[in-house]
Amino acid sequence: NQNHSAEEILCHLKNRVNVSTLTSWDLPPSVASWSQDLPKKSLQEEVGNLGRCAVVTSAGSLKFSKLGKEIDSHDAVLRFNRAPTGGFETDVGSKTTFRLINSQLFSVPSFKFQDNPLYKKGILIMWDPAPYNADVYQWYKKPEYSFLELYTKYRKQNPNQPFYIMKPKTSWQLWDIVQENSPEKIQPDPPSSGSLGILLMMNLCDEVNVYEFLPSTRQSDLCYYYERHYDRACTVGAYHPLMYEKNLVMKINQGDIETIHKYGKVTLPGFRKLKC
Ligand code: NCC
Repeated sequence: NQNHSAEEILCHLKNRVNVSTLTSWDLPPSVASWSQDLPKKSLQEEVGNLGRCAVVTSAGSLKFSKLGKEIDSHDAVLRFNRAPTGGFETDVGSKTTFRLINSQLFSVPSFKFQDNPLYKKGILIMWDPAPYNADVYQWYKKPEYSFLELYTKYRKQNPNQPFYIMKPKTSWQLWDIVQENSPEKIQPDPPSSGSLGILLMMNLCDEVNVYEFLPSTRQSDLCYYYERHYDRACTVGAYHPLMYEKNLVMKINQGDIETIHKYGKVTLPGFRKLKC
C-alpha cells in the first residue's frame, strides 16, 4: 500500500523499527569474552533526551552551501563514515556528536580506521549488513565484515570513547517500511547509512533536520563534498535502495519544498512526542 499518510508512516517507523544498540545481554554468555567490551549503558542512557539534532549527509551538494553555522546551532550533529569537518567548516560545520559508520569502513585495512584521528571525536555507532532473517547470534557468527577482533582492539585502545553497534534486525525493519511505501519491488539490500542515521536521531531527538539527503538545486554528480569523485549513483543509489529511502523521507517531511530546493533541508519530528 503506497497510500499511507505521513502520520501512519511515522507511527510505523516509531513502532516497528527497533533502533536499540547491542549489549552483552543480547548475546549468549558463551561469547562474553567478546561481548563484555560492548558499552554497558544504552545510547539513550548515554546521551539523554536531545532537543534539535542535525543529520549531515556526505553529499557533494553540501559544497558551497554555507550551512556550517546553521548545522552547528543544533544540540547534536550526526555525520557519516569518512566525512570530515576540518577544512569544510563553512559548509558543514565543526560539531560532531555522533558518527555512524558501516562495518566495511571499520574493517577493511586500506581505510586505516584504527589510527585516524578523524574517528576519535564523538560517539561511534557501527552497523553491519546481516541476512534478512538472521538473529543476533547467527549474525555474530558470520558478519558481512569481520569486525569482531578489531572492535575489541579499538575498545581497549580507546576505552573512553562510546562505541555502539546496531542490532542487525534494525535495517531490515526499516527496509520493510521502505518497501511497503514503494510502487515497485526494491532491491533486497539494506537501506543506506543515511536512513539509519535519520531513524537513530528521530529516536533520540525532539526535532531532526537532515541536510542534503533530499538534494537542493546544488545537486550534481559530485559524490561527496570532501572528494573530487563524480558518480550519480552516490545520490540515487546502486546497492542501497537509496532513491526509495529518499521518497519515504519526502513523504514525512514537515518542511516545505522551497527549503529543500534552497538548503537541501528536511525537518522531521522526534518519536518521543509523537502520539501513535
Ligand atoms: O557514501 P556514504 O555511504 O559514506 O555516504 C553517507 C550517506 O550520505 C548519503 N549520501 C551520500 C552521498 C550523496 N551524493 N548523496 C547522499 O544522499 C547516503 O544516505 C549515504 O548513506 C553507506 O551508506 O554506508 C555509504 O558508504 C559508502 C562507503 O562504504 C563509506 O563511505 C566508506 O568508505 C558506500 N560506498 C561504497 O561502498 C563505494 C556507499 O554506497 C554508501
